[in-house]
Amino acid sequence: MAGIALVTGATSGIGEATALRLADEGYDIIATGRRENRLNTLREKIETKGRKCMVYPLDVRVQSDVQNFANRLPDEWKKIDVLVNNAGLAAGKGPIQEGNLDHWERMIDTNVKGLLYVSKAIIPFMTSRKKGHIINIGSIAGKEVYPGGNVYNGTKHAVDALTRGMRIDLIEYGIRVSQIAPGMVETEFSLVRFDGDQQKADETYHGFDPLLAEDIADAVAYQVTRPPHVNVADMLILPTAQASAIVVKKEE
Ligand code: NDP
Ligand code: 8X3
Repeated sequence: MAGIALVTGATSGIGEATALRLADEGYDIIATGRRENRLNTLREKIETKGRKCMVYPLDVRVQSDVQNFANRLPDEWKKIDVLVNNAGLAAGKGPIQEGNLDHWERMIDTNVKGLLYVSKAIIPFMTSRKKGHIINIGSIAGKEVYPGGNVYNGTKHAVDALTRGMRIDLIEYGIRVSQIAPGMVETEFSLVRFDGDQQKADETYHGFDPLLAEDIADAVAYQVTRPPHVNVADMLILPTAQASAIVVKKEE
């Protein structure tokens, strides 16, 4: 058996595709996210693949809930080999002087503090076994900044720095720490960012071929299937039509 993989934000997009792909790679899956009905549908799909799946509704922003989740995992599920810190979002896009405090707090609480809460709760299961692989889903927004991206950019730069810091601190335990930094992936990301405005979300991906969630799941699968002495530390993955955060070749 490949082992056990925990994926946060598995109810949609990259997280859902990653959970399904890691099941194909032979992992049993712990899937979390806030939307319980979607988690149950995902569990059925994973069990159809012949893998075990445990689902746990979880808001990564609530530290006590995250710690309780980790504490309550049955012993056999605590042997987590792969943690994919994927749960995240952008809320809004616009000049900082017009920024919305609720948006800022949601992004910082989820993308930075949530990632830390989950890592803090799960890392002890890895250090005790001197084994594990943590994959943080960053972004091109963590490598570059773009107009109106300010706080989201800041959170993803934090993910980039935290990934490098975790890799240094966990080296003595033989734990691999990697980042995947995608460019534009067509998921529910823009629908969330633009507060449910489907037209604005569709416009984001109009006129070019964006990445699919499965493309990022494929990169996760690549990272976890390397031999134990290989750590693919960082992967920046763009659609062919995207050259930088702001240079995207769109057809009319
Ligand atoms: P989706 O909106 O499709 O998925 C986001 C996932 O995060 C959902 O499963 C959602 O679950 C979960 N999530 C959000 N907030 C919380 C929370 N407070 N607690 C637990 N889970 C939460 O977007 P993507 O799949 O595109 O996004 C996944 C990651 O990829 C994010 O970190 C994003 O920043 C990153 N990314 C996305 C890119 C893109 O272009 N799409 C590009 C680069 C990076 P639920 O709502 O059920 O809780
Ligand atoms: C999501 C990609 O370019 O919208 O992280 O920031 S972008």
